[in-house]
Parts: sequence; structure tokens; C-alpha cells
Amino acid sequence: MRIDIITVSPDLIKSPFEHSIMKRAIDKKLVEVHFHNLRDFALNKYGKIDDYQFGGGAGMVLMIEPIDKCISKLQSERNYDEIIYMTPDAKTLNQATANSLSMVKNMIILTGHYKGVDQRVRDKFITKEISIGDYVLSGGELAAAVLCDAVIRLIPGVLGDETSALTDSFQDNLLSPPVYTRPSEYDGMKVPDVLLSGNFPKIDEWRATKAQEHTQNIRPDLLD
Ligand code: 6GU
Repeated sequence: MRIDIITVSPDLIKSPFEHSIMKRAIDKKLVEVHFHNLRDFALNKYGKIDDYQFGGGAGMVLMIEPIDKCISKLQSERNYDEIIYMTPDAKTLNQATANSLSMVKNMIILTGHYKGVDQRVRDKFITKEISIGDYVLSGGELAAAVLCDAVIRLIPGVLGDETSALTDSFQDNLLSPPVYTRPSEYDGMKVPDVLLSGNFPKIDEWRATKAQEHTQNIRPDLLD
């Protein structure tokens, strides 16, 4: 997989890719991530990439020309399966979207800032718009890092068996059951006996029940 991230703050987004699972995926050459500074495609030598919105209103809007130049350059080099725009006014990211994006070959992720991008960018280029939740972030960079983490860990070969994504929360629309490690008793709090029993069918059954209960309590909407 190849991911091209277009941003006004490359430094803000780079670090999550230099650690943990995303770094491992990059080191194993299972994914390539490239960062593009929108200012390199600015209209003038002062780096102009945004302007006031027509009709008035607070906040600057990213202009179409620098974004067009950047996306068109990338598209002249290869085909892209998805051109994603990170924005709070979109459908919320979920595991199903992460699963389907983990199978694409090339994608561009455009991150917004300020009041967002000129609508014509969305009309002309964007194939998918994604929010990461019902709250507002200062920019799309952290959201793009979240999306990439969710997607990259699902690429075959990125996780070993011991961390298999198949048992993640949400993979079957259920939250994870509780987990415990040593010591088996701490400050009077005991690990449930079943987990120490060695009876694996019983343990599976206990975990399934707990996952169901936990989901019912915290996120009943997932069971609908
Ligand atoms: Cl994708 N961008 C911004 N700026 N805020 C958000 C978001 C994205 N998703 C949730 N909040």
C-alpha cells in the first residue's frame, strides 16, 4: 500500500509513523507513507494557500489551486483508488471502513485546516470523506494519523499472530472483554477463577458473555 498525505503541517503528523506498529509496517515495506507540504504548491513565494471565504464569515479556507497542483502531480505518477478528505462534517470512521481501506493499493489523504477547503476540491477530487468522531479538532492531521493507524494494522503481515486484529474490539461489533495479568490477586482483588482454570472452552464462553454484557452496558447501539 502507498499512502500520500497532503498537509499544511507535515511535522505535526509524522511522529506517529515513527513508532510501534506503523513503523514496523513501514520497515517491513508493507506500506509506504509520503508527506506533501501544501505550501510547496502555494500560489506565490509567500506561501499563500488560503483566503477569506466568499459571503463573509470567520476563518480562512484552503484554496483549490495549490491542492489541485499537488493532487494532479501525484495522479500523473500513479492511479489512486481513493482520495480521502479528513473533515468533521463527514461520516464517522468505523472498523468496516478501516477494513475496506486496508485492501486498497494507493490512496491520498488530504487534511484540512482553518475552515476547511473550497467545496470545489471536494466536488472535483474527493472520493471519500471521513470524520473520526463528533468533536472538532484544530486540523485534520491527527485524524489522518488515526485513520492510518486503524488501516495499516489490518494490512496482512503487519500484525503477528500474537496481536492478531481478528480479536480486536469492534471486529465483530463487540467491545473487548476484560483482561488480566499477574499477580492473580492484588490488594484483595482477584482474577476471575475461570481464567485460571485452564478450561479453554469455558474461558471462551466467559469472554463472549463479558463482551456481550460490556457492549450492552456501554455501547448498546453496536448491538442494533
Ligand atoms: Cl477528520 N478533522 C477535524 N478538524 N476535526 C475532526 C475530525 C477531522 N474528525 C473529528 N473531528
